[in-house]
Amino acid sequence: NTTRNQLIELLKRSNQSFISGQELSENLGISRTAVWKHMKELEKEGYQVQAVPRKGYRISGQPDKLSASTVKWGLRTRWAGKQLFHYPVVESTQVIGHQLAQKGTEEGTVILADEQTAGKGRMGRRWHSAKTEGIWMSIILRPPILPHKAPQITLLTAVAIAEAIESLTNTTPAIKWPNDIFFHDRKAAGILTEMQAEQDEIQYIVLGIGINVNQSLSDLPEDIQQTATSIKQETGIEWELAPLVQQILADFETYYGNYLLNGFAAIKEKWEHYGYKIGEQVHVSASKQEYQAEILGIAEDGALRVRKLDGGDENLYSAEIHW
Ligand code: BTX
Repeated sequence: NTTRNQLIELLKRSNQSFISGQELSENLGISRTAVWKHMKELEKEGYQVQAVPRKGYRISGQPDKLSASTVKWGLRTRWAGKQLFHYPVVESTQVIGHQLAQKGTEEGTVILADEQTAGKGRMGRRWHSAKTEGIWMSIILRPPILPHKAPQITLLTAVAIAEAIESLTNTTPAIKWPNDIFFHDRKAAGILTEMQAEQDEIQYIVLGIGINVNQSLSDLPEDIQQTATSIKQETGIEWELAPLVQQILADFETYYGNYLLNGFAAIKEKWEHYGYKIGEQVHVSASKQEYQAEILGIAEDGALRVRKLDGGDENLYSAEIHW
């Protein structure tokens, strides 16, 4: 809804002061009655609208729930999330992402849901996506890179999420290779990168991000209560979802842009800054052998670099690591 987006943009810009119905109507190219109707709609969404005769309109409070409007309000990005779809309940935001991407939807389009009934993890696993307790989001990307470099997008996304969470909540997460966000040995977020590609060209990527925000332990299914956590469990307080989404999109846009311009080196360094168990020993089960190794960091292609106790270095792609 472009008129609504423009209206929010105008109200946001005038922020503390009133903006007249006349000015809004001229800027948006709609009648003053239509402006008034939009204001009523915003009120229904939970915004507090002040309407004062001869002064105009002002927004004095916004709802703390997720909607296209609350995410747009205060979004500081150039392209990420400029087009945004929000649903109360979907099977999976990934499914909608694929449908939109196949229709040619622009890069940076975001799909958000309050709840997913069939949230997807990697390799056919499930992602538990309870109602309004977390961020369930997909972003459509069209990176001009070779398909085999796509894992780098996953790694840079993990960095953006870690940094956004850290800057807003003051708690420092770890990135567990390849793409989990951890707090104290428990998973708080996951990333699912699904790609449609030809030999030497990516048509699109649907980048899925799932973050547990306000769940208590008892809100999580029993089978993950020992392994999962949420930002609320780490910080002891509830978090508004919209500012977190905004921060993640802003950090993501910065890292993605930087990566396309300057390559992976800066991302690698940041990733290792947050890397889980770097410098520590783990047990590795590779296809032909089992061994103890120290985690060194990541390689350009996204592999996990380890050093065996007998001195040899290995790049791991799919080995099982007993963290
Ligand atoms: P993954 O395969 O690394 O993790 C899935 C595993 O994590 C599950 O098998 C289960 O053990 C555990 N798990 C399931 N749900 C949760 C949860 N809420 N918190 C912690 N652990 C859990 C990670 O896959 C990728 C997840 C991406 C999810 C996003 S949400 C938006 C988008 N839409 C969609 O359907 N998937 C992505």
